[in-house]
Amino acid sequence: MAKEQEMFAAAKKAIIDYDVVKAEEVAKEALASGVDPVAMIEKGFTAGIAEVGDRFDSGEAYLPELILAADAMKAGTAVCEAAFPKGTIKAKKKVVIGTVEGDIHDIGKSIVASFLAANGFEVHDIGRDASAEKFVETAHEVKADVVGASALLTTTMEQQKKIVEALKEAGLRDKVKIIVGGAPTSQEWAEQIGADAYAENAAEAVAKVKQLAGLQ
Ligand code: B1M
Repeated sequence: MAKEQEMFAAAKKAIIDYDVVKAEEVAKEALASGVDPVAMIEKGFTAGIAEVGDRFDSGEAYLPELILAADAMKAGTAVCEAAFPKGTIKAKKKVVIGTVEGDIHDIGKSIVASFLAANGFEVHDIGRDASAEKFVETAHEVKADVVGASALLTTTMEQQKKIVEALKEAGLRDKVKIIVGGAPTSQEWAEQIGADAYAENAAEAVAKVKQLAGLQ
């Protein structure tokens, strides 16, 4: 327990120090000590990036620092993601996931994508700054069961609504379920735009996608 807390604190510090090498080292050390990779991301690295985000918000940190912190975050989470426990269910259901147009925040989306893949879903990650057309095209092409759209900015969350509408226009709305997520979004927002679900974090996203895909 003490080791776990020590690792969480070290992970948080690596992000606050913008230290890519340390973030990787801490992640490896934590995994070798038996610390849960999911907990490392949520209680360690995410706590660090949230702190940097607060500093940015209050004018104590600037964009270059945010970029450096994001690099350290990606390095640490990549090590943890590779060690995610593999789910026993081979879902064989297809999920198209991306960050909406105009938005380049992809750390949370990528964690959600890794969680889904670890739980047996076939995940088609269309990356960040992805247009509504790209979501529709890919959903059509791969015959997706679920489409997931991430948005981190109040200015880009509108794009999630555009995706719902574009899927309707393409005649796919009754074939795919839609889940949205990202800090400014909510259950209320999901209902307002006609999406089927909202998830606050990656674990909840897996549970909701399982429900949407008829697996629970
Ligand atoms: Co930006 N940024 N950023 N940023 N950034 C925020 C979001 C902000 C809240 C910071 C702040 O002011 N405190 C603020 C948004 C304000 C607002 O709109 N309300 C902000 C801003 C303003 C900006 C810029 C406009 C800054 C500028 O240029 N002046 C700019 C926008 C660029 C653009 O997108 N067009 C910008 C740029 C950047 C960087 C490039 C430097 C970098 C992103 C790098 C990258 O992602 N590759 C960055 C970062 C790192 C952040 C913060 C600090 C951290 C985001 C993050 O990675 N969190 C963020 C502040 C914060 O969040 N506290 C901030 C960790 C991640 C694990 O959590 O993404 O929330 P999160 O994902 C979670 C859940 O939300 C959920 O599960 C995930 C895992 O638990 N989830 C889903 C996410 N997607 C989901 C999808 C689902 C389900 C669940 O289903 C499909």
